[in-house]
Amino acid sequence: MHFKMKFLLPAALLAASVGAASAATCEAVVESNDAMKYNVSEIAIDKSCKKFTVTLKHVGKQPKAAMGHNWVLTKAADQAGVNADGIKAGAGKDYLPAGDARVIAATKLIGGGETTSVSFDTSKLKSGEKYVFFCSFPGHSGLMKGTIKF
Ligand SMILES: [Cu+2]
Repeated sequence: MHFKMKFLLPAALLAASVGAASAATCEAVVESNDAMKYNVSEIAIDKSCKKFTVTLKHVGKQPKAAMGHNWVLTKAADQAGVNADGIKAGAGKDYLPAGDARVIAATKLIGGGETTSVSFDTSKLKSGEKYVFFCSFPGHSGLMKGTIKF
């Protein structure tokens, strides 16, 4: 029994890791912090993913009102407009215009120590179009911005 277990366990672990590596990862974890930064500048979305999930973590300590972060996905061409309208919408709306069709996906705004996530249909993305993600908190998108590879 002991003999058998010794050889079975590593084989099972190997099979599990090979399986995970070959399937597309349809999710990404993005960290944000008190230095007004995301820890990634590009997110690759595999075309085999029907849905994609982004989990946003705020690893800082500052409250939402001072250093709030969200994760907003738009076409590159829409980013400036959504950002400007989001600032007009104000803190009560998480700095996003309500029901805006230009917003493909967005998390809620979070403060230090919080985590949130959003899932969206990748059918909303078109090949050849340029997409970006950014934080819509006033003044943040200059540093908190990245591109989507699709
Ligand atoms: Cu932010």
